[in-house]
Amino acid sequence: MSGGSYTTPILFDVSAEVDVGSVLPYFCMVHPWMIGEVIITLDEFVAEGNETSQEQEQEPTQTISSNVVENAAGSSTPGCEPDCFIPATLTISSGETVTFSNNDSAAHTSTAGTPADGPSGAWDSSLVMMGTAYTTPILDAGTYPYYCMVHPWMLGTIIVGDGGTTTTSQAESSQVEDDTAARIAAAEAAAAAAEAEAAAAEAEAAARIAEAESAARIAAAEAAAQAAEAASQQAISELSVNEKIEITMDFTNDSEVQQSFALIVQIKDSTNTTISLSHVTGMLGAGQTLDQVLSYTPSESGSYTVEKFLWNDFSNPTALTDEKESFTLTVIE
Ligand SMILES: [Cu+2]
Repeated sequence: MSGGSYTTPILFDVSAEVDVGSVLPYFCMVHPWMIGEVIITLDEFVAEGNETSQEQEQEPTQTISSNVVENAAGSSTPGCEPDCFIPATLTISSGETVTFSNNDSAAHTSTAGTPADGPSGAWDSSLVMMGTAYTTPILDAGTYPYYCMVHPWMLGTIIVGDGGTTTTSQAESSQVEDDTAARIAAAEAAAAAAEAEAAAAEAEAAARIAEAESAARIAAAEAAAQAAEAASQQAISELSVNEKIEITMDFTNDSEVQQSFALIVQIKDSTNTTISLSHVTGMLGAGQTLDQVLSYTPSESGSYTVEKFLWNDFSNPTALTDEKESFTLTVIE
């Protein structure tokens, strides 16, 4: 039944004429694909005589069952080092097995090899679920580092026999542990860096949003300023007789050569008659900006149109600016 066990009778019996080296196949009658072999070896039999041989035979079976390694409780998170497997180092006799018993609350593997170099192939439990166990094949003499593939900080060593035939030297093994610690540290550092990067990205995104918002505000402010300027032009469009109005013109010579210019301000009355035409002419050097103000003082009330032109030359009305600017001026008593 589940959880139970069965022990065979003593298998070697001289009287049955079974020789050392004999192979005894067996199988499960319920599940015939479950097959196995028992090999009779000289190690387990000293042929002194019928009686002694029978007495000595049971010992090895009991030795094997004591090689148990447990997964430390909570070893699925770092911090159990160096005792994530208990015991972390186990010495067994040549030809024995080790049973890994998982009484932790997480699934683990016991995989011969190292996290740095991967599985050595000596054994691999694959996932051992909670409350279950895995037993290695019979192990030859040697030193076997092993680890949990899920939790690479879980490291252990099985030493078989005197450990003379090492699969990995002790120095290498501790080197591997150092490597693993370094890898875990690197992984943790990488995680921290990723987190910092994410935070930075978030901050940058916030900064961009703030930038976009401030750009939008600047645009809005500029629009407001333009509106205010327009409004101020509207405002100055209403003034009193004998009150001076200043009409400004800005122009930058973007060309690489000196540029002649003629700034003309033309004011017409409501009958579209020009009542004032003033101008400023001059030369503007490459890159220079003209910031010219022309003033006008109305002597009569009425509605006027003010037009500004910037020409190449007063006698040659080639417009230096694409648009002529104009506004309506209302003069009150
Ligand atoms: Cu594990």
